[in-house]
Amino acid sequence: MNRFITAIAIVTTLSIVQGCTQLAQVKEEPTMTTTTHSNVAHAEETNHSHPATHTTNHGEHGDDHADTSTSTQAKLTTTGVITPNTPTTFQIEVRDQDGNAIAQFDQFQEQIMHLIAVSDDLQIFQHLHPTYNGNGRFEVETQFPQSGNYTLFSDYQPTGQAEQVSVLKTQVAGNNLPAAELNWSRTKTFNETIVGFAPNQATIRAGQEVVLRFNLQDATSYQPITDLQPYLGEKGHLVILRQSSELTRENYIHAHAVHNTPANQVHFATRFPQPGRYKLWGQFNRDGEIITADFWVEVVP
Ligand SMILES: [Cu+2]
Repeated sequence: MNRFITAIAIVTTLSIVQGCTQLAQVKEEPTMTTTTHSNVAHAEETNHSHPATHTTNHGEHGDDHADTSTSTQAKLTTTGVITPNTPTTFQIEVRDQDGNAIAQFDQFQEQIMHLIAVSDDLQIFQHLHPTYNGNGRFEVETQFPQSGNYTLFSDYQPTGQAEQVSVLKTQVAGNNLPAAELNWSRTKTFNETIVGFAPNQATIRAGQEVVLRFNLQDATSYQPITDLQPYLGEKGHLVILRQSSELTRENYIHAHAVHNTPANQVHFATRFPQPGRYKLWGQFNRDGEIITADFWVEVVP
């Protein structure tokens, strides 16, 4: 039972806007546009394995690593067949384009790697922080509650380089489940917290700046919560994925919280690159308890 399965290497090349402050302010939207679109282009390009052809356009003379674009590759390895509700160890190995291990990483948002794991139907979401074992090797243990295909977005920053996102695939054995019905409601309760979700526009159009507002109330008192704490250095985190038969890097958005909002509200400024259905997971820290609040939005052309 020691055979290795599910080893998929995907080259990524992109530069994500590094500072939360850059994404956090609506007025800086030109930055966001550029970033989003260049990410898409790079993801497509690298998926066709021409990793070396497009690394020179960004910031090669600059000292600002946020603008530097480089390629890395990540490989995911697991041992044995993964079954539902069974703890499994995932190993992720990060290498450079020549296949050499990348050893040095910088922390960002308080971690050395952020790993977002979702089922391809977007019903399951996990935000994990793998342990770094040195020499480019990361490890994390998790379990998934249902069978199906899963996609893992591995977010890390080699020292002196731009933030990278590698897309990894895995599979949990078992029978296919019927498609879950999508829940479009705008107010949901997560344990002790009622979360209201309100975009600042009734109709969200692809390519347009939008502010996604989360309003948090205590489920017992119905009062605005007063115990919101920073989570990974920010007021909240928002991961967005576009529903797609094959999840890719271009379906993935990580938005940063806007500063200076009311104590019980977390706002995110972002932009949806394409029309479609998107799922959002807002994550907030209520005095040590992390709330993950998920909503669907439809984005029109
Ligand atoms: Cu994280």
